[in-house]
Amino acid sequence: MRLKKIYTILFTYLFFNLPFFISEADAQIKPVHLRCEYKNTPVIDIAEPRLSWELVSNRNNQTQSAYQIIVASSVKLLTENGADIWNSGKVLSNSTNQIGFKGKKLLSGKVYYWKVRSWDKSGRASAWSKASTWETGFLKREDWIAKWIGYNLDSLNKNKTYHLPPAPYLRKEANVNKKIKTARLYVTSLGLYEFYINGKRIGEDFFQPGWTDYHKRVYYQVYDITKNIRQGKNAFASILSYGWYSGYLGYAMLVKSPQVRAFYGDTPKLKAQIEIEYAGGEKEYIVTDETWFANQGPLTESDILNGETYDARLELQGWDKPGYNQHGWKSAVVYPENENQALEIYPGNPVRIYKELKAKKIIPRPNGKYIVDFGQNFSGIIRLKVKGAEGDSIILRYGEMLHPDGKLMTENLRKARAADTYILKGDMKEEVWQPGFTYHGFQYVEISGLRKAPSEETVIGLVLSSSVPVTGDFETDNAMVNKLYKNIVWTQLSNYFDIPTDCPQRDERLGWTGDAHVYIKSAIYNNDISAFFTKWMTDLNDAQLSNGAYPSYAPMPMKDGVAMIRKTDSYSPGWMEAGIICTYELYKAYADTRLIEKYWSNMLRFMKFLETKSKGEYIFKERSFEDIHPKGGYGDWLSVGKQTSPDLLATMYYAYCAALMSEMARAIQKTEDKLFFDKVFENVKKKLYEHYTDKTGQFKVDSDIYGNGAGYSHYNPQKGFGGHTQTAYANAIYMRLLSREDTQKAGNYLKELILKNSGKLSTGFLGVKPLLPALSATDNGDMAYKLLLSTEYPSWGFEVVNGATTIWERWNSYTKEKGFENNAGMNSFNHYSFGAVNEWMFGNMAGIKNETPGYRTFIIKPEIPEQGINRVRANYRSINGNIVSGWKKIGRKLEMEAIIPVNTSAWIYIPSSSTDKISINGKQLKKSIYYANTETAGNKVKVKLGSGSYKIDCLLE
Ligand code: RAM
Repeated sequence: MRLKKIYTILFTYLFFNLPFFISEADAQIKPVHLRCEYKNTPVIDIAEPRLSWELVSNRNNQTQSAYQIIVASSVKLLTENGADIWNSGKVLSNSTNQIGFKGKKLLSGKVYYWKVRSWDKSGRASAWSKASTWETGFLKREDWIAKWIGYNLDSLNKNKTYHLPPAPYLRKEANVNKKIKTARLYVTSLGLYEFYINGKRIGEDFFQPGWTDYHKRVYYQVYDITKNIRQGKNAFASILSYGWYSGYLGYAMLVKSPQVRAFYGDTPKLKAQIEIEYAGGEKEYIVTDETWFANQGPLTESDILNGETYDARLELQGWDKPGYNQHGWKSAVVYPENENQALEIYPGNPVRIYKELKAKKIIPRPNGKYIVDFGQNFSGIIRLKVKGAEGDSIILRYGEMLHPDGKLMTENLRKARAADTYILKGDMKEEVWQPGFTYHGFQYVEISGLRKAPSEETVIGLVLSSSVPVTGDFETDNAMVNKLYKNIVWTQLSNYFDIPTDCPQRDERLGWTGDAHVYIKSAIYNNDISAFFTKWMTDLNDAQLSNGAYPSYAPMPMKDGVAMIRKTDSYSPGWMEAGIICTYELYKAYADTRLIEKYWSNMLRFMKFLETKSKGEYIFKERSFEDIHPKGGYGDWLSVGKQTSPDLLATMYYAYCAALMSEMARAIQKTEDKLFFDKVFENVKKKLYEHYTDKTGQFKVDSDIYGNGAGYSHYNPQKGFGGHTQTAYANAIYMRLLSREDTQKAGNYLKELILKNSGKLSTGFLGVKPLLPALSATDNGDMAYKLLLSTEYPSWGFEVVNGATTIWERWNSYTKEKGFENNAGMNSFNHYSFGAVNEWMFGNMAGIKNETPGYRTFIIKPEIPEQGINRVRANYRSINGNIVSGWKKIGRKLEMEAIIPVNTSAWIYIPSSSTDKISINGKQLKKSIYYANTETAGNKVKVKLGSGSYKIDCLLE
């Protein structure tokens, strides 16, 4: 009886799965992880969306020889013969990503179903992948019938220090009489919004629709609300906040700008369009217009930098539900359209709750206050749960650090109030509140106004971040380095917040361009930032200055060509190159040529700006940037030691940008441009060499021309400038600006300078990224490891051993001798620029280095130090699949691990010079027998391996 049952199960299983097994056995690859425009099942508004997939296989050495994509308007039609939108046919190609859709013209508001199959290297077809979808938003402006509505409360709540008007509440009820098939909400705001249907908040996104140059574009979101709408009466409701549109921005208060808020407009506005398709096919539209009602409610203050106040006594019971008594509400005001303002779908990853944190410690303070310590610095908000009497006020203040006496440190928040207040309604039950339109950078919250000591439940930390998918992980046998890696990840989480911000806590939080490009390659290892940066590249190009320079931060609100936050803000060498460097790094990581094409003319304008600024001489001599503020630009920002001439750095960046432009020109087949930039590169290199080096290949500048440096880089005045610095050599080597011989000399100078500096680094923002890579490139990898492992000031390790949980803005954000000396000026404890060492950790310690765009071919070349670290393992999920590199040293024995994704290949460098000491997956490496491509490279052997998992053993030299 039992046997019979087993047979029946086996038979049924085989019957249904046999075709699958047969095709699986036929082809050795399988397409998985289907994405459209970098996302799983997104809503898009692009005419030719790009499709990508990954391939998996249980055999080594597999590639794709062809693919076929089919697209249909329903799942039913998604068959080879039924596909009514696109059938690519069999395309002989090994591409698995960035494949542009070439089917029938896409229509607005439709769901498209697609799948793909791949042929393996022997020409056997795989089974079809699982079906995926994309949906279209509005592809034509006329699709929008909703109007901008709002309620101007700007005259309220002005006090001496802050002007924080209450949040507008908007609502409308509408009848839905028939059976619903589907329903969508298309929604956006100028300012920030939360949208509710029948009392339920729609979506889980925060800070939508994001920060853009609102004069040029505003993004919208699309939500499937089929399940939220019911037959009968429905209530549609929204709370607006001031956000980046009309709230406080940047350091305007700090620099005493006449305008400190409302840079784009003083009234937040909402635009929402609900489209219902009935079962019978007819459509119904409910849109924002003059029939909506407005009021103010319990959210009496709401600002990103300054915080929120919520007076629960003013709650409008049931305002977001049907049947509410609207007595006292006013008609919402309709605002005119701005035809120049594009309405587009949010291309990034929305800010969401990443994680909830519980209190690590609750510390009682004088006067009935408490400090909750979350044990981790992060960006986010709290959820408060309290019980008390009506009118009790709970005040929450946020800080990254405590003073030695236990007091909350808030000086480094500068003018950002960064405080929230909750006023209780005195409910018998617990009252629960969390802010929706502010965020803070903090580890500690000080609470006052509680009637009894808080418990773990009283405040929960809600970590907020742009929801970028995780792609990397990094681990070693060294606890300090592991902690450093975690700190880098937390800093990225905290600052990839709709835009790449410099810091999350103080009155700044701007998209500083220098920080963004210095760190972008490091970020790429940790997270898939393709969509996040697609968004910011728009912000950056929208903010390109009229002279062609990219600005110092983006978005940058401007009026008549002048920055509104601080009128002296414009551009700076070392910052303005972000438009070239970021586009290039995104191309290298994701094989994205569309971004290059889209911004090619902007990039050409920037290169023209450099040409004009250098008077066609291909060099920026000393004092070339005297006309900007601070003079010369920001230079090697926050370096410690001799300052590098900003003009020398500007010249290096000029050459580097020309080289990147040449490579990008080739990628988009602009041959003439490529040749042009090759020449520019050669010319700038030559001039750099002639003007800025002496006969021994040492960098020099005419320091006298700068005098004592007064007026130059604001935070490091009076020190003068030189060329013989760590930062200069590190950049020249990293950017490949020197001959082979001079590169080695530069490496020697770099090493010498570090030794002279008691074996310590002295680099700032512009020197930190290339420092360790440059050491490694010139055979000074041992020195790079020493710098990484140091725990003495200034070093990454110094931060870790002093309790850091994120990366600090300054090497001396805190020192034992001087404490937090820079606090009131500029001292963030959550700033990613110095985290740019991550690029070396993945690229050199683990040795994962990109070769061709998208990691189609790459290198695994780990650097094994003599001491300090005996084990490293890193993985990086590239657009072509997951890459792993690991190694473990046991005495002189080295065990390496490598995973190479299907359809890619890698050169693996094995640190042993003779093949008879090397085995791969248990077999001794024999040249030309097992692996055709084996070469010796110095004291290493390099083997080219196809896809698969490999264990490599060798004896170290
Ligand atoms: C400060 C921050 C930021 C930097 C600018 C120049 O505001 O340190 O990171 O880019 O200065």
